[in-house]
Amino acid sequence: MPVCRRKVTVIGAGNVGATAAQRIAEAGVADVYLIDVVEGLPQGKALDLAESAPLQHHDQMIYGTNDYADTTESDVVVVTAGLARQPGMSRDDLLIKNAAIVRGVVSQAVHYSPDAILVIVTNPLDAMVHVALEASGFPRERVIGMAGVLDSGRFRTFIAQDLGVSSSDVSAFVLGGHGDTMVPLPRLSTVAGIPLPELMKPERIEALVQRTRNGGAEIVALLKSGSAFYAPASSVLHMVDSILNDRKRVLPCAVLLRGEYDIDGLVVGVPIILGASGVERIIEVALTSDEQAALQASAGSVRDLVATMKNAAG
Ligand code: TXD
Repeated sequence: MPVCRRKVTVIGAGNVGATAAQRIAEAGVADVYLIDVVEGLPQGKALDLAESAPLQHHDQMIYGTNDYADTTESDVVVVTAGLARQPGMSRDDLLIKNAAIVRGVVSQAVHYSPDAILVIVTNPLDAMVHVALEASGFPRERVIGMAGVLDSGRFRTFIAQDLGVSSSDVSAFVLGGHGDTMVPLPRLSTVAGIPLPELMKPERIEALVQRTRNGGAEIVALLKSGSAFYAPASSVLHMVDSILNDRKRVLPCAVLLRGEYDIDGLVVGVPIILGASGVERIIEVALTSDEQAALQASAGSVRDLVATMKNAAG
């Protein structure tokens, strides 16, 4: 069988990008190209990661670069490039600035990797998937946002800690946008197949749902500067691994809906089958009216962000 080394480009060599590069290489999933606007940063981190390969017992290559030509023919491109919100900067300012960054990096990356699958990480996540769809011109199957995997990972952790069970046995179902408007569905979350509501009182479940919604902010408050990156990087690895190994994992991801869940033309987090061609299927489940209303509200907030970007672009 011909040997084929897979290639992943990670744009943005900050906390999430560099840690995702580390996870992907150490899992033996692909060679990694780390790229950033800052000169030396991706080269330095890539060299440090490459030097750990013999000690970590893997033989993936990790390169750092500032030149998109080096990323040619990547199988997957992960976009983590962006600015963090600075004092005095409104959410809308950040939205416009990160939209410009994501537009720029995606246009350059897809020029060299026209067949790649894009995994978008930069916040505000759902809006940045819209930007990446537009900038790449790719079909919706190949532009996928990472948020639900992280949010459901957080929910699973809190459920497992609360019940004193292994998080491997917890399966959590999360729909909707990233953050405040996330729609966790305890009804469809289970512990070894047992529905969560049979194991936990409604008030307790609600407390864990709130903690999950607030999961990013809880870590920002503790760290004081910067935001979560270990679990986000693990979430990126899960998605990249499912794509490159055609695992067909069922994962909650942010994708463009065209009528599914009664939402048309907006990027929202829903369960998908993720395989070698990207989104292989969007799984639709019947929702209660309350759940559907929460999902519509979540989609409404994405619609507002998209409108803000359109207005800013004139
Ligand atoms: O669930 C999720 N989707 C998220 C999203 C979970 C965690 C983090 N989330 C978002 O990812 C976060 O709000 C940010 O928008 C991104 C990246 O987070 P990270 O913590 O890695 O931010 P850093 O450490 O500031 O890194 C950003 C890097 C930094 O090295 C910049 O120099 C680089 O992005 N950057 C660029 N690289 C290439 N090209 C351009 N134009 C560029 N601009 C900035």
